[in-house]
Amino acid sequence: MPSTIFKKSKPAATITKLPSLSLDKDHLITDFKRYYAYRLGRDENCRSPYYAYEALSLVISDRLIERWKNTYNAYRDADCRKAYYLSMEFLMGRTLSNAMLNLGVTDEATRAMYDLGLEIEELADSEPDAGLGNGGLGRLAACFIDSCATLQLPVIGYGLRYEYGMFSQGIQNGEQIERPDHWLRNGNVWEIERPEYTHRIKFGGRTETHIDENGNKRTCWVDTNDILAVPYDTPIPGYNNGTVNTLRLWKSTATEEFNLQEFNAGGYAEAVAAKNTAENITMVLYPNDANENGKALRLKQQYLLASASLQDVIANWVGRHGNNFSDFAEKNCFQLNDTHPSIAVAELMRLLMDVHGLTWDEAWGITTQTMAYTNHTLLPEALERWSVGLFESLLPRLLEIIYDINARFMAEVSTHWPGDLDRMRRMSIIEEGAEKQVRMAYLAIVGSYSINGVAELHSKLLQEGLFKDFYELWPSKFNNKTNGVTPRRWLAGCNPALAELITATIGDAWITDLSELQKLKPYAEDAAFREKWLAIQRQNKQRLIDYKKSELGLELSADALFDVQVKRIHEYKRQLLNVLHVIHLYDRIKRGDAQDWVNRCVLIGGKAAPGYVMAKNIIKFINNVSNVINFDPDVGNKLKLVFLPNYRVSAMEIICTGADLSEQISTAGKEASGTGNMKFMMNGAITIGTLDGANIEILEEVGEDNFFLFGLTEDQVEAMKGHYDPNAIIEQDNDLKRVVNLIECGHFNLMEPGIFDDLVNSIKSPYDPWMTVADFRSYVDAQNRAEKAFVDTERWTKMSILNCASSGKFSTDRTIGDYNRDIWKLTPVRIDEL
Ligand code: B1H
Repeated sequence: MPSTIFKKSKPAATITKLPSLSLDKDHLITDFKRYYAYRLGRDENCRSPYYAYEALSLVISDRLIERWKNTYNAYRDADCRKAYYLSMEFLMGRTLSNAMLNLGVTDEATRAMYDLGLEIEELADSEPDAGLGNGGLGRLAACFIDSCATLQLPVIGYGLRYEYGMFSQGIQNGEQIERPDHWLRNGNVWEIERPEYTHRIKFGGRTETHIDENGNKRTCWVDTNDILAVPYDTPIPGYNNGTVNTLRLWKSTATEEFNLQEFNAGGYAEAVAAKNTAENITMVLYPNDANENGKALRLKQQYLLASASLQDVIANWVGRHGNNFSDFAEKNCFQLNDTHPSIAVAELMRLLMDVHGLTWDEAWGITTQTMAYTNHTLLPEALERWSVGLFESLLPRLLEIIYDINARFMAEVSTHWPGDLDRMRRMSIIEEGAEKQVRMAYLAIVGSYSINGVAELHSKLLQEGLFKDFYELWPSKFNNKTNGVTPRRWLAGCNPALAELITATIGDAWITDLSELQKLKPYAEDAAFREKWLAIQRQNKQRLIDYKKSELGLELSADALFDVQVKRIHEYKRQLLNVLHVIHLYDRIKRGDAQDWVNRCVLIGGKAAPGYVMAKNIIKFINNVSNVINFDPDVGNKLKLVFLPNYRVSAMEIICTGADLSEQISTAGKEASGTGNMKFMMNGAITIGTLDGANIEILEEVGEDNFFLFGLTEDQVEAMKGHYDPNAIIEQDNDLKRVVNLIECGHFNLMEPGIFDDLVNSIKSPYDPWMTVADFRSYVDAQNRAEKAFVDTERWTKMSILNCASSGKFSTDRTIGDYNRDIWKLTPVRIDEL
């Protein structure tokens, strides 16, 4: 096959050599007009801002693509070591504003659109969110690839191109309804399909062993039902540095011959149906954030991601080095974003042995020097296990390899702890029982050279608890990498007014070195600066009010304390504790105990997994309580409770800038890290929180005076197990008793008897693992301290400034720097700016 379609007489680059595109306003306008009129076929009669968004996106995309090509060439020429971030989720949100920010073209583009009579915010707002993730884990992946590009690290993101992202949430009669999110309906101007890098993925069939020409045993996986994985690439620009990295997402499609067989047998409809089965694999994102669901389709998704990505990397390798894999581990590493892609451990073994002829020992050496695993949760119900039966029918060859890995691993365990059969049973990748299960986390641990948690406490608990046996065997594999968020999207982009004030005060180095924000600390004492800070916070609160006004049908006042909890709805995150406090405030108003009152708006938002009944009940409860409170004339402006529907990335960009108080109130030891907490802090909100996840590190950075701490510690939670007595706690606390009575007597569900019984029973149960009631009193006390601080505007503003100024640690630039220093060991590749 010729390597290029171009004639030898001309160098192949001739056709792709173009003058670089200008970033100035007039050129943007010219290109915009051309796209708008000729590519999109629209004119001045078109009323939808969507097409103007598309036209501007095409203009920006062109400018990314030329840098993309440069980056690609630079990586190729440097022949550098690369890392691959394998993740079932990349929760990217919107692209346009971020791309303009990182390209440094926001001002010119804004003026260009203005000259054309367009408002750039309106265009940007018509972009659908790429909601290819559930929450923190998926958004972390998106922040990571932004930081990798900004740090000029050769990292490629590999994921799945779901046709339907995270469902869109509606509220009807106070209940969550799920609507499909067909985010690709109007196409996606940011992606490029690359069918030339398609890979074949096998499912089903059986295995055969035979002796190859060199007399070696070789296993073949035959009679399979194959599908194709087609890549779609999205450019990921670094901040002002010429680097544009790649996010490669796989879409499943049918193979041609599979269809043909059916077609020739006269089964036209069957052939098309088979195509559907193949295309179904990447049809929809599973909307579970903390619960495994054991569905075969999910395992197919995971295998598709692992296999296609590994084949892609290996094909690239073989293109350069042939079948010589001796340096492969030196040049490549794979970071597994939780256990979801951990089948990659077995798949890499398969590809190296069955396809490329390496021995077990060679393949295992490579695998265990290239795989690294990040754990994101301690919740037992979220730990993935797949039944051996399902594995056997779907991925028989992979199951064989897993059994072989386990046999060798068990031998190692018994050498280390001779005769300790119980330990072998505990550590086995295969869990024995009525139905044998493959423990995916253990597969990841055994196959990886690095295992990390996502905050100090979480990593410690992994070592002392969940993975204790493994930690004893391989202590040096374990490490911590505290999460972060990208300051480009989560401060510079979402809060332009604050960003401008910060830059005017300390310069703009903070955008790529967030520790620079420290320099704001002295300004907390500067009255003039505080005044500006406060004015911006107020303006952002107003922006939040306006954003939600039409949907909510009620007007909030920016004078009130904005108390915000947005995150997935889960019992361990304790939205219920928040509502218990709201009801307590309501009760105080109703009983006339409202002297020195501080007006408060409590905003709660988040999606419940569609199958999580209790979480859906919590949403209904919030809405019912809100209906009672918000329309009670005795309450008036003193208290509002609002449920924010359809919480998502683009909503958070507004919400996190308009919050005073950030609710991070999970049961200690349950939230692995949290990242919403960091976004709020960065934008000057003050945390009310437990000693859990990254809250602990936030507290460490900002100090106890600037954080409202409450609740049991993780040790205390553990110690209380077995003698937790919520009914005694309720009995002894008159405020709490009144709150529980109000709920039990049906005050919030007069026309819907009994609907909150389960909810009340759950918090009154001595087996309530989240110990909601145990923290009620200290939570109320912390809320009181928050109110006292809030009415002292000067003090509050100081706290707000100090929170922002202390948030430097929580940049993903720091996190990725840590990953790179300890795990990836990549060298940055400078790219010449155009
Ligand atoms: C986190 C998940 C998660 N932990 C299963 N685990 C999923 C588990 O689709 N699934 O099956 C999806 C997601 N997500 C979150 O990760 C933690 O709860 C947060 O505390 C943490 O900040 C975040 C990023 O590390």
